[in-house]
Parts: sequence; C-alpha cells; structure tokens
Amino acid sequence: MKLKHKSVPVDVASCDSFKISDAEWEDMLEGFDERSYLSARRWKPGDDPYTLYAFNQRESERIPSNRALRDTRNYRCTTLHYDSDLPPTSIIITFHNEARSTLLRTIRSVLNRTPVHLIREIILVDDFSDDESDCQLLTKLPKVKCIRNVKREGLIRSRVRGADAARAGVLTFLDSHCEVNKDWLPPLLQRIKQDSTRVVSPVIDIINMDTFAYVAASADLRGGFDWSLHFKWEQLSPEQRARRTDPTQPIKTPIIAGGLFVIDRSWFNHLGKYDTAMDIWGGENFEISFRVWQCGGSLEILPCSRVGHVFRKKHPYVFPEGNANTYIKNTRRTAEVWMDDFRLFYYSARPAARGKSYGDIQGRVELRKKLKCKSFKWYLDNVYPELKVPDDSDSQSGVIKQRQNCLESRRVEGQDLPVLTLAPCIGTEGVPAINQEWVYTHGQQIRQQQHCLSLSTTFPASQVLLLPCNMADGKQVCTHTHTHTHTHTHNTGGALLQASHYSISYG
Ligand SMILES: [Mn+2]
Repeated sequence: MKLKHKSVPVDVASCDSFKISDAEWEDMLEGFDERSYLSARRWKPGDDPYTLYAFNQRESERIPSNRALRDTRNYRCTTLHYDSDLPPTSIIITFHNEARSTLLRTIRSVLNRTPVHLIREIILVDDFSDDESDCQLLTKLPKVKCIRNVKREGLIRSRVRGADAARAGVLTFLDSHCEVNKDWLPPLLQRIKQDSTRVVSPVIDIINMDTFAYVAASADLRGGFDWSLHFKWEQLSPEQRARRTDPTQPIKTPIIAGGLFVIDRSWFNHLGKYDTAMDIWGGENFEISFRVWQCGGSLEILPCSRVGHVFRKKHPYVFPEGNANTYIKNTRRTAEVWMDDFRLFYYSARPAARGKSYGDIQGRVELRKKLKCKSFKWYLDNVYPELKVPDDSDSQSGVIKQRQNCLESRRVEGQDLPVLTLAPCIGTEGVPAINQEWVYTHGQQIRQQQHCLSLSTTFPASQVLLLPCNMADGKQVCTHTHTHTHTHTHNTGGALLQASHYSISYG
C-alpha cells in the first residue's frame, strides 16, 4: 500500500528555496509503505496508551505523519535572509524503543521542512531497540540510513557512533520525538558558517504529551542550572531583555538542553566528541556545555529556529544501573573534570554523589589539558555570573568539646599527618587555640587547614582520623546542620565522632 499525498503541507509549498510537487513527493516516498509501518505495535483499545512510551500513544497515532504546524516564530524572522551556499548537514537521530508514529513524524517533518540540498543524510542510530525493523524499514525513505547497536550503549555513545559515520561537515543532533518547524535549519547553519566554534540550538517548542498539541515556547529563555547540576530553563534577566532590541538575535546560553543542537563536525571532533564513558542518558549536556565554553567556543539559542519536542514526565525505558546512579555517575565525571574546586558545591548539593564510583577520568583530564581549556572560574565569571556561588563566610568555626576538653590536632614527629587528641581547652576570651579551632564547611566537612575529620570506615563506631580534605570522600561528611544552634551535641549513632558525647560550639 502506498502513501497518498493529496495534501502537501502549505508551509512546504511556500518555502522559497525548496519547492516540491505532489508528484515528486510521490516518487521520493515510493517504496515506503507508511500504513504497514505504522500498523506494528499499535495501541489497542483497552490498553493504557501511556504504558509503552510514557506519552499518549493513541493520540500520536491519530495524528498524521505530515501534519501542518503553526509557525511559532516572531514575524520578524520571516524577513531574514540566509546565504545560498550554507553547508549541508548530517542529521543524527538516536533512539531506543521509540514509538513508530513519533519517530516517523520526526523524519517526515525534517524531509518536509528542510531545503533538500541542506540534508546530506539522516542517520538513525538504533540503540538496540527490541524490534530492529523500526529502524531498517525507514531506510526506504529518502536520505535515511540506519545504524544499529548490537547492545544498549545509551545516548552518548550512540551519538558518537552516528557522528563517526556522518559525511557532512556539520552535525545536527535531533531527538526521536520531535517535529521541526518552518525554516528551522538555515538560521542554525548560518551561524556555524560564520563561526565554526559556535554550537547552536533551536528554541524548543512543546509537543504536549497528552494531546500532541504543538505549543510555542517562550523565546526569552536560556539554559541554566543549580549546583546539583540540575538543568532548568531561565528567563532572561530584565537587563538582558532590555539589551535585546531585535527578537531575532541569538541568545547566548550557559548550557544547552542537549537533545537538539548543531555543531561543526571538525569542531566536535577537535573538542573530544563526548565523554563516552558516560552511560545511557543525562549529564552529557553539562559536560559538552562546559567543554565548549571553557575550550574556546560558545553556545547559543536561535529564536528564529523552532523545533517541537515531546516533553515527558519520566523515561519510558530502564537504566541498567538505575536512573539516579547513572545521572550521578555522569554528572560526577563532569564535575571532576571541568569544575575545579567548584565541584565542592556540587558535592554539597548532591551528597549522594560522594563515594559513588564514576570510572576513570584520566583521558578527559588530559583532553582538557591538551586543549588548554579555561578554568571553571572563568566560566562562572564570563558565561554564568548569575549562578550564585555559595558564600564561604557562612561556614562556621569553633571548638569541639567533650566536657572540659577540646579536640585538637597535634603534630607527631615522624608522622605525616597530625593526630587527634583531647586536651584541656586553652582558648582565651572565646578565641580558640589555633589547633583546637575547627571549621564546619559548606561541603559539610569539619576542617582545620587542609585536613578534615574523617571516619576510618563507614561502619558505626568507626575511628575518627585527620586526613587531607577530599570533597569526594563521604567519610568526611558530617550531615548535621548547625544553622540555628551554637551548641550542638553529637552522639555516635552514625555521627562523626567516636566518643560518647561531644558538644561542638561555633561562633
Ligand atoms: Mn526527548
């Protein structure tokens, strides 16, 4: 059975650089049997339409693969002109058990709304989906190629595989449940043609996961995050908005959402592609964003490029190591390689990351050195000054008391590390002696100079030692909070100090 193409979407027919007739479409799509493709694994009445994909499968299947979309751009975008010799791109779409209806709509929207000479190829990377014909059958569509992983690799390694296979000079990464909108690609390619160190994203419109309605997103947003490395969209500040006299101007962004972006292929390779030791999904957008900025590039969002994406509340697939563990591993690798001492704030905001294994980062550390990338402080000062750096002045200092005695550090000849003892408190007028004064830090460690109190093991009643501070060591973390009381009692039930009762005085 063949597709009937009686109605080509209006926005395709009206696009200046790309006119294609019904008959030509018929030819291009000949050989692809859409109805039979979509018939596999269809939603059945009585089934929960959210079970398989965590979006409304029934609604997705009701909507045609080539539906028309409202042009959500600012009207001034329609007056812009782009070079006639923009570089073509390889479009890379990775997926794992994607719904056929959404995957097909992603591809058809690209074919319908992109000047044909700008698409070198569409590379589908099937990350070991249950049904290998999901990908294979689509190669009947023009430009589409399929690569299949023989085991589950995750988004990151799948993208690198797609990039390695790509033949165009520019790479376009798309998610597998998108719809590109009118003239989405030329604004992106134009920016890269002018400066190949730019990494550019469209404004990501919202495809409602229940109704599949296509909803315009605000064009006054950029990517931001907090110290737990949790991504969030942020309104531009009033000053930034005041400076934007032209709504078509690019928006510099500290971080990209990660699902959709365009990057020069040589630049992608030069920068070290992705960290392929990261698993499945999550955190890779931090890594590539820090890397691009710190190593001499920039990230921007182009308001005149619009791509819709189905936002879901949860992942429809399983993480072999668990969702949270995977996110921690990936973000911890990012923090360790790119954030310098500011990773302290990451560990402080995400204490569960301490002590979690994150693999070998030597290769990425060397990459950073080889590329002579700038510091995270530079990034904060120049790219994301709005991210508030927790103020160390609200860390507290004081003595740690057991009855009349104070905990002190003492140097012992022949030993590298000072030892801990209890000795009479020798401070005067509320000023503790220097080796009896301890600082409770933001990273929830108890520190004296470069040494921190540390448990020797994680078992209860474990011995307390003084060791070089290591923000990543969970055994150095004291999670009691001291915000309101100046005197605080520790007991041994899982707490830091071994003896029966200590009182810690701060202030
Ligand atoms: Mn997605």
